[in-house]
Amino acid sequence: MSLRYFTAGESHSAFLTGIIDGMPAGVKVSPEDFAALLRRRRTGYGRGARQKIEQDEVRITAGVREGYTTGAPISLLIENAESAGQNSHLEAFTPHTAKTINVPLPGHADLPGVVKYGLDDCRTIRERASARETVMRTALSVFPRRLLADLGIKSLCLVESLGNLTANIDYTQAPDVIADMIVANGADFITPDAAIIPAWRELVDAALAKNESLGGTAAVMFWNLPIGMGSHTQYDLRLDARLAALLMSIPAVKGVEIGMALQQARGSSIAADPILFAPGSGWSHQSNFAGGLEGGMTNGAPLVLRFHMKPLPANSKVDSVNLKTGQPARPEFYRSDTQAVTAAAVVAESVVAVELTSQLLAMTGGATLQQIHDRLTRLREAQSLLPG
Ligand code: EPS
Repeated sequence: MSLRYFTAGESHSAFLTGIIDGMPAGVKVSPEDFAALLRRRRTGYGRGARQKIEQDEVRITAGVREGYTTGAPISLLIENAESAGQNSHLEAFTPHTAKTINVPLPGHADLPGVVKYGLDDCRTIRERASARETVMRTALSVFPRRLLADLGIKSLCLVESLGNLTANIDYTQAPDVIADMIVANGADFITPDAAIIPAWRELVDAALAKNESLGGTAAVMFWNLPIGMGSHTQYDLRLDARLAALLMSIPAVKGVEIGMALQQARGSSIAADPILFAPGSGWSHQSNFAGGLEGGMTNGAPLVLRFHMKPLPANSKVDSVNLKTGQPARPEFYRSDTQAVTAAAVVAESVVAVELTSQLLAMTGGATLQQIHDRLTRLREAQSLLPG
């Protein structure tokens, strides 16, 4: 696709590094864009001690001039404040001083990682498998997010459930209304349902007291998208497949759902969304069970994606084996977040924003934001008419 990006860095190395290539010129970004987004990812209620240490300050080292993208590859650096200087656990050449981790944590990348890479210290695996990596993916998304916003494409993310407590969310409301309700309820839980917040707070407090963690479900919505992003013509062009893979790439996400997939699987054909046409305003749907995707393409309705995240495994008190002795052992206590569903929701919105931007650039072409804007306007006009 049109945008390519990579991240490098470990949870306790000196820096996270990211490169995004393919952004058009003329997209305006500000330091506050990065600060606000990364603050949202960091500040959910039940995030761990680490989040109080990190400030996630972004340094742009290439591709932006006087606040505007230049069209060249963009590179970012974020220092791991906890690991600045001498405290780094992973130095390139000096022998490391951090204690080795000999007992793989069940539910984490430790065991498959050490076996695959022939290691006897789980730390090497755990440091890169850490969800700290998602800070950089979120930071890189600032550029695509700004481009989408400049083109009138909006988004939100929200938490639907934490543990066994589910928020009351009316998806028949306009997405803008849901977005306003989320903002009004603050950053602790990212939800439009104010009534659930005290109960979620208690649930998190109780889990923290027992050193346990909570899983949950979160959703991402994007709206004002043109019709026809993605394609039915080849399996790997199907946008639903691409987006599902991206959501699954977020650590601890174990399930993905598009629209009302579960409900549709259990229901009958009436779950399909009736098609409407109005001259001038174009195509729409009477309902949105499909979550805005049909045949691997956007259909003009709001995109609704949902993911299910397992409880973080850190202190799950599950049996394991010592790598050195082969004897049964329990993993050592490992500092963790009590819940990271809020953080994962922001990450999910970020990775989807990058993919949608990439799709949009593939549809419109264009080296500058202005060209893309003009081409999208013409595309939208054409899509409001009957085809042919
Ligand atoms: C993580 C464990 C915790 C989280 C971390 C991801 O970190 P630590 O082990 O340093 O306490 O806070 O997430 C972040 C650092 C972050 O910025 O999201 C893990 O094991 O994946």
